[in-house]
Amino acid sequence: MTLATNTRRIVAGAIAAAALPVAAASSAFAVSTSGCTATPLTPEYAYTQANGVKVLNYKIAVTCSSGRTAHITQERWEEDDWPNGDDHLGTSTFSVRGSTTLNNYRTLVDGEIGQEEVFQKIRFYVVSDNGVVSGWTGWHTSATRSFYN
Ligand SMILES: [Ca+2]
Ligand SMILES: [Ca+2]
Repeated sequence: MTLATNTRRIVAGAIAAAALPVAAASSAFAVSTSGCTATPLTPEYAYTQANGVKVLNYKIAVTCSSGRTAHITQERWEEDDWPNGDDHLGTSTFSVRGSTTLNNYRTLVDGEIGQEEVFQKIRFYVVSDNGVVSGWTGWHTSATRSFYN
């Protein structure tokens, strides 16, 4: 390619990269359907048990308009680099009305040397009080956070 073309592509890429943090700071991970919105929050440290094992909180922020119930499935994962696949740590389900932040306290696994890189993903469907059932949303993934054991 010509130098001019290459320069234009670099500039376009820089603009896209600069715009990204703004979107992430608002609601990049929120997912909505049929009157409910849910956001899988980045796992956070909660406390350390007497046996020294850390406990994390996998929070989900949920808001439903009146007469709607969100049925949420949460999967918790630990990220690994290729050629290893990510480790599925567990699955939980929740039914939510109104606005709330769900707390799900889970012990930090120790599956490898060094830090554990954990994240969650969620999907959900909505049931309205008049019996209408939405389809499932796609899976939506939180940011990953690393924790030392
Ligand atoms: Ca890992
Ligand atoms: Ca470890």
